[in-house]
Amino acid sequence: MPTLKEKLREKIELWRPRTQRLMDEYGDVVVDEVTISQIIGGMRDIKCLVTDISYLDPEEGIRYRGYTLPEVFQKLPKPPGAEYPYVEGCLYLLLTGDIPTEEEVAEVVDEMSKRRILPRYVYDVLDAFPTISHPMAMFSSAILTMSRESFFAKKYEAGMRKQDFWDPMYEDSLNLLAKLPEIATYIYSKLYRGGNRSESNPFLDFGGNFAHMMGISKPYDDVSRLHFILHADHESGNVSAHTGHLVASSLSDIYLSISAMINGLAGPLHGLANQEVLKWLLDVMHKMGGKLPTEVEMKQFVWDTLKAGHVIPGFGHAVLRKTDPRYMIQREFALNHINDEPIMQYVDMLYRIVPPILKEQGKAKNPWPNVDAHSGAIQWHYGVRDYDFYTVLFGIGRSIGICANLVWDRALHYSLERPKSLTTEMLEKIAMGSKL
Ligand code: NMX
Ligand code: MLT
Repeated sequence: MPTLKEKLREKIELWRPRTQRLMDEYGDVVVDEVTISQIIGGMRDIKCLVTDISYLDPEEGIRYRGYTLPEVFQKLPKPPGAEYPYVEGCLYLLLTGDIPTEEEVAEVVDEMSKRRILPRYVYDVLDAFPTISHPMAMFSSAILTMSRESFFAKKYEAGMRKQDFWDPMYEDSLNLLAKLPEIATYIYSKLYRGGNRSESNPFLDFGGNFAHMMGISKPYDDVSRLHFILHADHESGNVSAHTGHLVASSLSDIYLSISAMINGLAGPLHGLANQEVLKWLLDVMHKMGGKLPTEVEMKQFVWDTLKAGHVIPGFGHAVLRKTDPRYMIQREFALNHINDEPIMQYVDMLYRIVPPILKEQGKAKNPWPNVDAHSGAIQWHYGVRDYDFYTVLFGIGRSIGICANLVWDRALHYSLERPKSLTTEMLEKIAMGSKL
């Protein structure tokens, strides 16, 4: 059986001529036009990135390597007795495009387990943070600190052929991903559990070991597998993926690139929205004195938020134009496992009342819930109630997809990213019909 790395090498060699041919023979073919509102409005919808790891259709949602998320959950091998698949299998799929066999996943589980030990200095860096720090700042810094471990940086300095760039990037990626559960649970125990935590168990898979280190019993191992797989990738244009790609395009190593993408994920319009959702719900609970609001009362809370000029966290999307399938998958899990959780009544009520209100307000192009509207409620149920930790969980998942992308970026020699900027005066001239 070929190892993951051997399989990847084979795939890369087969793929390279396709990219080369597009560049050599079709490099001048026009793909898209750009309007002034796209330039000022956050480059929305401009087709200017390429990835084969995942594709987001506005109506259907994300596909990983051509598979919808329900297909991914159904096809990937699962640990014995588990409801959700190995996270390691998802990494295999994203990297190679193939659904791994049980044996192939076992090899990756073993590889990751061997690489999970964190250098001592990372704990020292985390211990130096004040305990009022945001966990995302700590998570990003811990990853950044490990840049000195990068094989890519060392080999680049020593002189390496461009064809081989992907190889140390792959090694760095596996080394980093294997350590993320340890970093995250250390932060969690330090900030919220007085430093108490279980040591890592090398015989458990990624999701199982994460739950074990969090000290939360079954089915939190499955909750973790579900969460990390669900958040792994969302094509290339979202802030975290794009940041990772941009930073890596200057040949920065994986640690520099993933730390940077984590910083993008930490913004309230992106990953931090899952923390904002819980904060918003708890605020409503507080105002209601713990009593469930009626629909009329809840509608008033939503309108009050909008009238104060704030967004309703967890709703809307830059690309999707339907309810996020990641929301529906979490909803299905919640209906099956935690339906008696009081916070679910709030989430459920918002699911019904927010979209019509956003439609009535008439601003949001997509009034439907996104992934972040649900994830916190599940964590809350299983005892993870320190909601500023939620984006770290998102960050673990997202690192898997971005590492897969960055390995392929190196394999296909994607260039330094450097779009052109214009001045406002230039745009005004273009608007009046002049050429630059
Ligand atoms: N609540 C209130 N207003 C909204 C919302 C919302 N949930 N979503 C969009 N709008 C507003 C938006 O602020 C903008 O207003 P203005 O013209 O005054 O600037 C207007 O509707 C048009 O925005 P869109 O083009 O629909 O959305 P855009 O692509 O700019 O932004 C989001 C997408 C996701 C940033 C936006 O929908 C939002 O702020 N949602 C709430 C935050 C959130 O849930 N983010 C997580 C997204 C998923 N993730 O994990 O990253
Ligand atoms: C994501 O998962 O990255 C978010 O849904 C945001 C996006 O795709 O723009």
